[in-house]
Amino acid sequence: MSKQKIYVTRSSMPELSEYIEEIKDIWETHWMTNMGAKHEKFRHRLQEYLGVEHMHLMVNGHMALELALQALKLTGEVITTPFTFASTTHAIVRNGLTPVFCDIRPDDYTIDTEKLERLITDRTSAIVPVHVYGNICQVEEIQRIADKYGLVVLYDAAHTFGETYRGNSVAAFGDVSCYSFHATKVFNSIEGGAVCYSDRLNEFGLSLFRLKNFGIRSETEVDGVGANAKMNEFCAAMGICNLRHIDEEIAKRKRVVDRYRECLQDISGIKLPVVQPDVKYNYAYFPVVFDEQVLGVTRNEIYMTLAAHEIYSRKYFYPLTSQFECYRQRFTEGDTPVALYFSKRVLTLPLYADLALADVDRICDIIKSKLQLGNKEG
Ligand code: T4K
Repeated sequence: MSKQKIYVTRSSMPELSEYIEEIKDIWETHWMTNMGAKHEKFRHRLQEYLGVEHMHLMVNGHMALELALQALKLTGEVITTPFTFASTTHAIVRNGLTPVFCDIRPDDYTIDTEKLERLITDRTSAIVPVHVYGNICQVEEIQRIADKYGLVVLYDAAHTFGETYRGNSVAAFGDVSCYSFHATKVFNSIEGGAVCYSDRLNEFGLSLFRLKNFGIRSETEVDGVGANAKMNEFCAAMGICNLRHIDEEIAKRKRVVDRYRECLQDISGIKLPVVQPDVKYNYAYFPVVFDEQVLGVTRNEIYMTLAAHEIYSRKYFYPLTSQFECYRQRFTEGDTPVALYFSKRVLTLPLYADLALADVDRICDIIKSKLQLGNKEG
């Protein structure tokens, strides 16, 4: 057990020697970016690991979302949820599209398909659901609705690295899925991301590939208003190394999650993450909901108590993106009451592969003690 500061997560890294070995040949080639050899090696290995046929690597998960939306050439309104990281909503707005916020399901916090259909108008062009915390959206129902109204489905799959649903890669659902390989994720390439897409989309892949490189078609032709969203060779090399250890990392995260469940189960007023049937999880987050009516203690008090012990949990995802200062004038938080309820009560507890089980016990003891459930630490 450490008495060091504990953050909500800690980046997984390979042995330094392994990384040095992987980047050595960059000193021979002097090729550091612009879709070099590491980039291609990483892409092929990832495609194999994730079981996806079409993929482009990106500089980060946000640019994956933003450029994928641009390449889809969407217009008008996009239905999404506000219970997510800033990136999802920003990517929509930065494309000149209007986010229309749908509420979330109380069990797994994904988009509520029972409330989705009534938000569709003749301006709706797409649905952007989030597999939040690695919980899988109701993919079949979303597809049924999308097919009925001719809408594109782009999943924010930032939290789902390596997950499968009914034996299929999560990226197999919808038209496009965007991953994040940020340092804080289950799997990282320092910064990074990927767009996976269905072979139903004809021009999309080429258009996306160009958009991530300034819209360049050839040395003398530029046919798109692109950005620079290329993954560099050092990030790709980190991804290659981390991919070698990912199964072990996920197994270690599972041990931590199992211990949390054991320690916090059956406490009235505490809601632990749901276990969805048919999902192979990656154990990305451990969101716990504290009901102050039952517990007599608020989520914020738990957060502060942990912080006083130098344990830094996070309020992912509070506030709702619809409550951000830059959006507040445009949206009414009361439109998504379930999302509002959970954003005020959820706390994501520290979770990473090397978090000691004794530290999990200590975190739980501190929480229980605050709830006056008879533990020693105060
Ligand atoms: N869509 C969704 C649903 C997302 O959650 C995200 C990102 C995106 C899209 C966009 O993907 P990217 O463009 O980021 O690839 C963090 C991450 O920066 C962000 O990637 C993530 N979601 C979000 C949920 O969490 P912050 O601002 O909370 O991170 P920060 O810097 O406070 O770090 C949290 C903790 O992680 C630190 O306390 C310690 C640890 N840490 C952090 C860094 C940067 C490390 O151990 N190593 C590190 O290098 O946003």
